[in-house]
Amino acid sequence: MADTSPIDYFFQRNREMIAAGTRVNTVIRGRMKRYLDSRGFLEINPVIISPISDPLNHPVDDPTFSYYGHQYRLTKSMIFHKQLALIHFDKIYSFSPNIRIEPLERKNTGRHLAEFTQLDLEVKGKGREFVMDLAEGMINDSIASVRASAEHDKLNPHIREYSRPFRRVKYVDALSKHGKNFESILSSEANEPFWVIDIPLEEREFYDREKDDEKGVLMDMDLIYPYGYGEAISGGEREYEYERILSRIEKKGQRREDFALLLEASKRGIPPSAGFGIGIERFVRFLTGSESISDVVLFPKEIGRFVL
Ligand code: ASN
Repeated sequence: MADTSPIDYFFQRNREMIAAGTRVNTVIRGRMKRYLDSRGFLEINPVIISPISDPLNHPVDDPTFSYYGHQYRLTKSMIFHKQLALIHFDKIYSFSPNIRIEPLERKNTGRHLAEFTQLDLEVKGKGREFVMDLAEGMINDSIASVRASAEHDKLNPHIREYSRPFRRVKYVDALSKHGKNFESILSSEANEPFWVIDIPLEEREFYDREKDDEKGVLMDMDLIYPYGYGEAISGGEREYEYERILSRIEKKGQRREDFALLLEASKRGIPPSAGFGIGIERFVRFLTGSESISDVVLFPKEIGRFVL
């Protein structure tokens, strides 16, 4: 990509869209906080750097740096810190900045930024149903609040509160019916959000829990937006026992040394849990009906672009 000066780029941006995006962002963050606080959740501070982070299921650059002699990385998601936080608390969330230096192929998807915020939450002792229900309620509540706000005229006119429970599609069924590209096909056809559930083990990171009665299939889910906006949420129940985590790391061909601290913690006891993360900027893009996620973000870290 030709390098426009980051300053030229910044001054040329569409002020109206950025203003609308920023205001909608503020409304939904406030509302999601209220929604969770009133249900007994505790907001924890985001973790920005740590010796462990989410390995993700697709390759991203993962720069490390020396921090007082130890190797640290930037947070790609707070998954492990969410699980560890439950040693002290029952229900937690964080507005968590994530850095994912994505491959250049993702630069024109309209839904990837190298820096974004996810509202990442985790609940001790609960399963997938609990967090799916929570997510549906939170999404509808945010939509209601933004429609009632001063920003209502900036919204995609098709947006509304959706009837619950949202539709569920099993991963294998979607794949056999529509092929590998099922997510974008189904998202484009839909006029309501829907869940993709029971994702196969090889398609996800090692930390989502494998079903006891169906080997190779996970107790996890993605929420997909309608009108072609694609993935909104990913989450699931978690592996928390030492032997199971180790075997999943090995199955993935990952190095156990990279997760030594997680493994050590799991020997001491990590509680069972379920949770999910929702990308805030993607939610704003969906609500405002914007073509690209970067249109509604003040300082978008666009994939491959030299920016402020
Ligand atoms: N936040 C996601 C989850 O809770 C993980 C991710 O962002 N990769 O499952």
